[in-house]
Amino acid sequence: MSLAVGIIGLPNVGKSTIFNALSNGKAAAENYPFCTIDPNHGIVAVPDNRMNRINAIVSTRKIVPAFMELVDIAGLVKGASNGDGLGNQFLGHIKDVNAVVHVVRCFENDDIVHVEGGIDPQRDISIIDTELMLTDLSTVERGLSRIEKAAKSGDKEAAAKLAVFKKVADILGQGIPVRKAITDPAELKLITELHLLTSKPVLYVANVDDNAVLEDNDAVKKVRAIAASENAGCVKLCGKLESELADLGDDDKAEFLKDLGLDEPGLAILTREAYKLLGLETFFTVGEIENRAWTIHKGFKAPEAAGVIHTDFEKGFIKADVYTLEDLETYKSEVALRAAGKIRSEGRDYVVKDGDIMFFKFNV
Ligand SMILES: Nc1nc2c(ncn2[C@@H]2O[C@H](COP(=O)(O)OP(=O)(O)O)[C@@H](O)[C@H]2O)c(=O)[nH]1
Ligand SMILES: [Mg+2]
Repeated sequence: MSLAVGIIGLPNVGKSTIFNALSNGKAAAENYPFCTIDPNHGIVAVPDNRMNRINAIVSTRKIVPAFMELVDIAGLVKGASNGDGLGNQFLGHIKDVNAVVHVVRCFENDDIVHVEGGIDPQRDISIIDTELMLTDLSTVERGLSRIEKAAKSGDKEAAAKLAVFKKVADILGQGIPVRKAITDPAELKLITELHLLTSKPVLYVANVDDNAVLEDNDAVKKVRAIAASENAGCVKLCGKLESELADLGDDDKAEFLKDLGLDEPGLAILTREAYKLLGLETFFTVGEIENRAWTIHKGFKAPEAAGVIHTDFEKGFIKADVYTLEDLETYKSEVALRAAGKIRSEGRDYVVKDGDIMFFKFNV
């Protein structure tokens, strides 16, 4: 499933620190052979406690988590949409991702230049949003001039598109990102071809200093309020601490986290939230050879899920044996689950549920 999340924000807010900590993290490096595709693309393992619960019951030779692709997009500056600071190129990279993580600087440090002078989440977020909106505006204007003629000559689809494109141009003209105003699936479908930057789902990251890891500072409160106002998620973390944590082995990590008063690294939360933002879910396969998490789109039916493992599984799909983690924890083995009638047999129309444990039967 090649779905990617892009990390965006102003320069010097901690994007690369977070990216490096995520893509160089020990878990990812051990389990994925191509951890870094190129310097700005990384693959990260998605931490999932359900996998630990499965591994505690079913001993296996190999454990494979779910993965997600991450892109470190260079910092955007005011004027990027006019090409300032290689702006057009960086904005182009955002076109290629499916969701964005917007990092906002919430830490003071006189040694690290803040391009706009000082900490101000509201201003920083609106600078980025403005550049994205200006880019979208020129995209939609080009789209309008492309289809106007066809719409006038009676092409129904072009006419429908024209109406939505005009609406989008109007919304952007008012300074509103598309994600806040266009939510109707039919309308969204008509604008897919434009790959609008402000139509992508956003998750905010408030990057703080180690002194604000437990208690929110004023800047974090502002980011949270902005996120809440647009129904977006917000994760607070300290990039610097996270990169130190990522370099530690499991035992040291647990101790460090305890000292900090945290249950888990902020990056673990960030990765899980980003995975959800992409509309991704997980099913598991378990056995002696490997316990593995597989990534599907929310709403996948059983044969599509089988196809994630192998196209032959999808083509020759017969049925899926499915059980839940809770039942596995109760009955401890597949034999016991079967004896208790806890393994369901599901057909082609079964919609896979997040967390299902599955075994596929197929014809070759
Ligand atoms: N104090 C503090 N410094 C940080 C934090 N995250 C990143 N930095 C520092 O800020 C500087 C810029 O970080 P970088 O990740 O390169 O920013 P980018 O331009 O957004 O990619 C580096 O010197 C980092 O060490 C943080 O959480 N706290
Ligand atoms: Mg950077």
